[in-house]
Amino acid sequence: MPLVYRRRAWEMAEAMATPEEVYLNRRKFMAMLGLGAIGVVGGSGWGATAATRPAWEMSRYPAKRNEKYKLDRALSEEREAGQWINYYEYTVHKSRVATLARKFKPTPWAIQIGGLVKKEKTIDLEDLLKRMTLEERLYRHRCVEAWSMAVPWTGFPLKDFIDLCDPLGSAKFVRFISVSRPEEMPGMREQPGYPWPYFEGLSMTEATNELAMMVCGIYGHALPNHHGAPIRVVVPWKYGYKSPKAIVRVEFVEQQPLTFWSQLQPVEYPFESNVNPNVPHPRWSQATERVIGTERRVKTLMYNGYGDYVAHLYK
Ligand SMILES: Nc1nc2c(c(=O)[nH]1)N[C@H]1C(S)=C(S)[C@@H](COP(=O)(O)O)O[C@H]1N2
Ligand SMILES: [Mo]
Repeated sequence: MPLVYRRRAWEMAEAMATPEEVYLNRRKFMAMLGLGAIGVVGGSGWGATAATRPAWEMSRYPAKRNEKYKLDRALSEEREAGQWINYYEYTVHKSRVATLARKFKPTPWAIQIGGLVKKEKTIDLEDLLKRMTLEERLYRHRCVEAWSMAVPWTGFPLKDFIDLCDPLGSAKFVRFISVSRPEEMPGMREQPGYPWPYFEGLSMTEATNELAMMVCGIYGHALPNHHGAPIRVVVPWKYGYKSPKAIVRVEFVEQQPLTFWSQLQPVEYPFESNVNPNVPHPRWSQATERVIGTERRVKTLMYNGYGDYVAHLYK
């Protein structure tokens, strides 16, 4: 699919640029032409992390569910969530990510902590998870492309991680940098004009809100590679791209930082990017969303339904 791969840096990849229906129709069209091979993970592949993960990590699951965070809809099936994935380091084709990511080794892993902190340090994932109490939360997830899912994440409040980082009072924003392994991640090579590695950011008030999580598990087990193993961020009131995967570095800064997508298209993917049904994307409506695994469209909720927790941040 050379049209997709040979894009200029400032153009969005196909799936980000196109309303989902068009993308789906294109897939059907490609399939008709015999070009649209769709990657399938065989057998129990969707959640099978056991073979690749150390015992100390496996022993943390399942974690106790925190019943405070309730859903207004059914959970998505793990299989559906696992074959509808944005992870551009691998590919722009959602159904192929899981297969391409299968060989990725998330162990050992460490996170560098830098910028405006008392002391820069590198924390080993094992040490980090041993210090944290893991819990499960059921959250809605709304992608900017107007689809959504509802999944059980396992992790801990991002605030607890930030406390551990010990940022200076001058830190007003936090940046997250994703892993970079171009030799294993074909999407990075296919989109050489993109500003890799993937990076995101939040204000400190957003990052310390109780909803923001560091996530290391899903569906009661460690994160499979395609969902961002071994550790990612989840910010449920913002569009999905504000939830970066496979974090290797966290940095505290004074000024609002650039982000991967806003560097490419600032008007379409601004820093704040709260879910808002009343503000259309420049190229499509955000009023409704398709619930993955179904044909159902539901109304998109302001702040993705989390206004009670976050609306005050934006007054
Ligand atoms: N590193 C990285 N993180 C990323 C992305 C990505 O391409 N690379 N895509 C984002 C987008 S657009 C979405 S919708 C979610 C999708 O992944 P999930 O289904 O595992 O939440 O991951 C986000 N985090
Ligand atoms: Mo997304």
